[in-house]
Amino acid sequence: MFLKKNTNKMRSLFSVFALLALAVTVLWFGANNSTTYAGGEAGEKTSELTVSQAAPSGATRGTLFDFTGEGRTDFTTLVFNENANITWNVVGNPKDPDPNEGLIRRFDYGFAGDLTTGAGADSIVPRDYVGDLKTEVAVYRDSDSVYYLAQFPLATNTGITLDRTIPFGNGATDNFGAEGDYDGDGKIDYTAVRVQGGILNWYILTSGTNTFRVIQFGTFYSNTATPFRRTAIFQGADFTGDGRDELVVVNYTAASGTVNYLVGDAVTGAGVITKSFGNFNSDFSVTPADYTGDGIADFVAVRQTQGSNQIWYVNNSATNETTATAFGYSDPLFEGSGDSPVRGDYDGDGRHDIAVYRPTNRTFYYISTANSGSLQGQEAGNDGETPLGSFGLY
Ligand SMILES: [Ca+2]
Ligand SMILES: [Ca+2]
Ligand SMILES: [Ca+2]
Ligand SMILES: [Ca+2]
Repeated sequence: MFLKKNTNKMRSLFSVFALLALAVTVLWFGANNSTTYAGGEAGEKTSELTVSQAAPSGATRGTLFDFTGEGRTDFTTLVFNENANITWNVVGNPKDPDPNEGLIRRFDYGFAGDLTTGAGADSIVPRDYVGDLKTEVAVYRDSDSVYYLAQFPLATNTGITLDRTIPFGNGATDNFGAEGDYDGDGKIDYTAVRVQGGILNWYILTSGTNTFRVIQFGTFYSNTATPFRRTAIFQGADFTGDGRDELVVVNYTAASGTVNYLVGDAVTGAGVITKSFGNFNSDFSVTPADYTGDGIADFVAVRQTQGSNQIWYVNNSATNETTATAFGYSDPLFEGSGDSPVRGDYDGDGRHDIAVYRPTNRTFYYISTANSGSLQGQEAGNDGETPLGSFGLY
């Protein structure tokens, strides 16, 4: 049963939340070649830190997957064209749209690669790297070891133009999709994660100071480990409420289904939280975010049961209380037969919402935390497209 998550259908997700492949240690190269951390040996203690310990006060953070900058997650779907482009379809999510005046943009950006093997596939990494409270359209290309960023074509529908390229990390060995605002300045920091000696090494380009550091945090279990174990890395999430994201690693053990979250300080590498939550065999693990509204990230597991609704288990990490909410059709075999949980704050109140994308009618549904839990929906995309909000599930 557990292998069902390892289907071609899910392959595109792997490149994003960066299920870790076996890695080979090679010399580091990146945006800061003068670093003394180049090619740091496994197990080497890296204590020299240049990042400021204090988060800039009042830094505001953009909303996840909000390309239009209105503070709400947009309704975005992707098409992976075999050995060709990735097509993005963004339906804007404004506060008070006039009827039939919704913004829709459709453009090609990034390479889908081989849909069976994943060869040549870009990682999908859209975030707000420049701090303008709008998500940039962004991919990481392994063959070039480069982040490619573009500004969303808000004003016109004439396509998309490359805005900047950021050489960072090593596409041959590093894993992407673990970006976060690790210094709390409101800008996402470029992040590459490399396995060295069974340890995860986080290479982070701190946006506030444009300096580079490496943090060791988390153990790595090979995809081929016996008995079956796996490691996934998620985007950063703020579990301490200081405006700086923590590092998030998840280890899975198939026999029991145990899901162990490891949350670490992104400056010191010290452990912050260790938590078992959810079950690999029946649940989607969702990248942690604040679902309760206290500004502190929460753990989320979405249980899939044959013939029943999905159950959204949200663990308030501040109080350790867990709520259960039935929402969406289950996909018990993890093959895309039901609704897909999607991440984001769709009503713009600062809390992530319980939300799914229903492929059968191409509609996003969410429970509005801003409007007394009312059910809201928005159609977006064409048949067979993949919701961007499903990236970052495992
Ligand atoms: Ca930052
Ligand atoms: Ca924090
Ligand atoms: Ca919370
Ligand atoms: Ca919300």
